[in-house]
Amino acid sequence: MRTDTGQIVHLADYRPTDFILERVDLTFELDPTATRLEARLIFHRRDGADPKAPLVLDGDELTLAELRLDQNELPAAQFDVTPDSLVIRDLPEAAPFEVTVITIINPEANGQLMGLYRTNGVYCTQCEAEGFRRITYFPDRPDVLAPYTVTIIADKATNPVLLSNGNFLGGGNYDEGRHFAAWFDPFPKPSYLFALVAGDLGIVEDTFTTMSGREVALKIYVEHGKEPRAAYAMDALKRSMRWDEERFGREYDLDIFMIVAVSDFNMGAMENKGLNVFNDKYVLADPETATDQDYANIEAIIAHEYFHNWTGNRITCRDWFQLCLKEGLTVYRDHEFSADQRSRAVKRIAEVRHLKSEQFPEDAGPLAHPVRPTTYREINNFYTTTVYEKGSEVTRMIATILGRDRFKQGMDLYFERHDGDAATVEDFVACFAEVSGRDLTQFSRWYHQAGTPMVTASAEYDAASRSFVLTLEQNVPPTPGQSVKEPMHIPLSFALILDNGSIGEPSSITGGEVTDDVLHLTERHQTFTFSGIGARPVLSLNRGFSAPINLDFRQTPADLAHIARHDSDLFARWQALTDLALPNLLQAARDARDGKEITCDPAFLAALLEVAGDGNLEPAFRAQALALPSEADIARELGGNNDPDAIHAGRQAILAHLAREGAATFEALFASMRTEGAFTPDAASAGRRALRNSALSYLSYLDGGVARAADAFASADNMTDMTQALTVLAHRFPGEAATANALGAFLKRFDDNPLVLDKWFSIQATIPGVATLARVRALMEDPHFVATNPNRVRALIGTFAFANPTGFNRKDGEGYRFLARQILAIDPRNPQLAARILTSMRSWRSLEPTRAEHARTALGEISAAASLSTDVRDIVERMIQ
Ligand code: 0A1
Ligand code: ZN
Repeated sequence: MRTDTGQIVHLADYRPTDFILERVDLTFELDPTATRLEARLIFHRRDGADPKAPLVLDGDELTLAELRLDQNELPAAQFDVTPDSLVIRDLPEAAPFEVTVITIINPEANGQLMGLYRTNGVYCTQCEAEGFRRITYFPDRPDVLAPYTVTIIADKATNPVLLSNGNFLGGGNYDEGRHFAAWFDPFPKPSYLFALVAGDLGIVEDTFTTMSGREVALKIYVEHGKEPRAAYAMDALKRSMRWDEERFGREYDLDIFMIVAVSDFNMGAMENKGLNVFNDKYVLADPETATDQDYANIEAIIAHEYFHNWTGNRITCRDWFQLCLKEGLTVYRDHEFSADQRSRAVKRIAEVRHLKSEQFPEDAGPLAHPVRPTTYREINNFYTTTVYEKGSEVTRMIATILGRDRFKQGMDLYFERHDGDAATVEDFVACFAEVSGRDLTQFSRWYHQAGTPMVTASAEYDAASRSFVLTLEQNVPPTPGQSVKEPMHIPLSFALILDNGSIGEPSSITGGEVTDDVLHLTERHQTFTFSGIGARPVLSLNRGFSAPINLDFRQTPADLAHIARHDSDLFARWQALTDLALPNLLQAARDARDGKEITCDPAFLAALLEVAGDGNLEPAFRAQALALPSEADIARELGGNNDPDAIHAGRQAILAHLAREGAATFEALFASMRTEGAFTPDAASAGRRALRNSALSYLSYLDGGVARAADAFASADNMTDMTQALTVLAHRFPGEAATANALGAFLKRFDDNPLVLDKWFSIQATIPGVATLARVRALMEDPHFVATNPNRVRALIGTFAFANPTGFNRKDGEGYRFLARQILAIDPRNPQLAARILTSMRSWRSLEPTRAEHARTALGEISAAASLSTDVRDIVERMIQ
């Protein structure tokens, strides 16, 4: 583990390198504990660079075996080496030179899963962001691009498959039962996109013919026996390739595209050029073992990594501060892809739910940072929902402000102008400014100012002047390091909904820029006047979540119900239902805290049940409406002094009200939404299952709930239904024999399938209440718990901390103490994993004082540890600052 050096990297310090890297030639001789790598790097000094400047190469826990310059051993006086850097002096002023670096690596001992490591007997690499420096000394930064030739030599019997980036050059037998393969990637790339995989893997093959008629070989590598479970991923890949051609005009460029699924991986997947490496959770699926959510995730992540080929690989980032340039844009592209494959409105609802539950708390807490930060201590900690999801929202706003055609022109210009570049956010924005003639300076604050803007709206209709007046005020809250904020350019999609449900067309709108159905809020205070409106309309604002803001608009329940009934934007209908639900849930939390009886507005119940039973609405949408705001959503709305037990109790009481009121509707849905015939993972079938399972969950509040859930579990013929029924049993009836039986049966049936076992752990980790901590502790002793497998650790410990508000936030602080110990135990082995799980405590300051004090003590315990990784040190210190 690299321990903290306290060094902070500043964007303002960015300088290009003194040397240009022309070519990289790597020869790996693979060995589980002593892999030998000979790296030949050809450099020349950059024009205008200091003729005396030394060559400085990065390393991380490296051992140098040999060093040569132009094939001659380098005298010791000419270089300085430590595990973290190699500095070579007295290099030629202008002529190219070749540096040969030989390092010995121990993949077996690499628990960090960064650099070259072994997982289930398979050699695998992860180099983003700074993993390549764990393989060899190298200018390990994204603005150093070169073509790579890679030769892999390995034992043939145990490693029949030898893969790297680019096109296959050739291979053959070597000595002593070894063989080799050589790969050449002609597209200059930064080191973070390097990949190597070797082992004994099964393969699924297909081909894709690109829009210009080239045939590309597609190969997905998985553990032997799991090949049939890669079929859906292959299908998603082909759909992604076609979509990128049709929507963005982007064609694949190599002769071969490969995906490898591995079971030990820190993140979701990695877009290495031509050789994506995936957490197998996002590749493997079949009806028996994968839920609808798993299928949707696979589709989205396969697309995401594939889309990086253009947004990330062909055009990469100049430095890591520009991470959102590839991530925000690529998330936007995968969101659009999924929206086109499925229901756009339902997809948008899911995106916004995720944004609000993950990114908004980050933006409101101690870890808040701009989409394009200006400093970091550990770049691994900036793979955040702010960079990814808010980054995507910022791209979406550019599309909203410019309109679809101009946005497309801007993207075309970006691809044309920057292909082969290591670019910046400014380069990206300039393309849109240029094609549209717009000044995007103010808009760019979205990249630079952290915090979720709060927009306060009030509206008044004046019958005499037939005008509707909307007053808006915006305020971006202070965030760490940024106390004063400037007004943002906020695009607000709107509709004026008339009494009969139709959309009103004002004769004019004054007070600011309006394009199509978008109001451009650019001032701190701004008043828009809509003229020629014959009767009081209901304003639907921020439709489609056109801007990632908090909106404080006190609309009456009647107005919200009107939007929920009539808006042509389904997202806005869902938003209105949420806005109707929230005051009920907030009041319920307060009443639960004060020991008062919990009531619920009948108008809200009626509006929700009307949607639930409306056969004209797609089932997936109805399921989204029935999934009320989560406990985390309620906590966020309450804003401070939060008591998770009261929030939980209040929400449960509202659910029970709804269940009683809607019993007939839920009975009918449970019966009618059954999917007949063989399982298919398509969006329509998934929507029916979602609605039926939602009904099952409500029915659990009524008499006979246990038996019904137990029946549903026993008769489930797919993983979605099975896990939903198991969740109802475990969460609603944790002490019942039926629950223990179902958990036992599930374990027995799937105990050879790690991805399904993860579900078994997660369902139990999220059982509400104080008793779950003991269960989590016991599960850590279960022989199925594998402490070295990130998926398993996330499934149990991560899920407990992130997704069990009452279990984790115990009033006695035991949950936080438990987490602190776990973080300290995980950190020496896998700092990235430890740091990420620790971010589950990011909202600790909004807890009521007793819990907050316990949380502070637990964080203090972590920060006082003698030795911490940079990853965990960075997070814990920002959290307690
Ligand atoms: N670029 C990848 C995410 C990723 C980042 C860091 C990693 O290191 C362990 C791995 C993957 C993506 O956006 O998919
Ligand atoms: Zn990405």
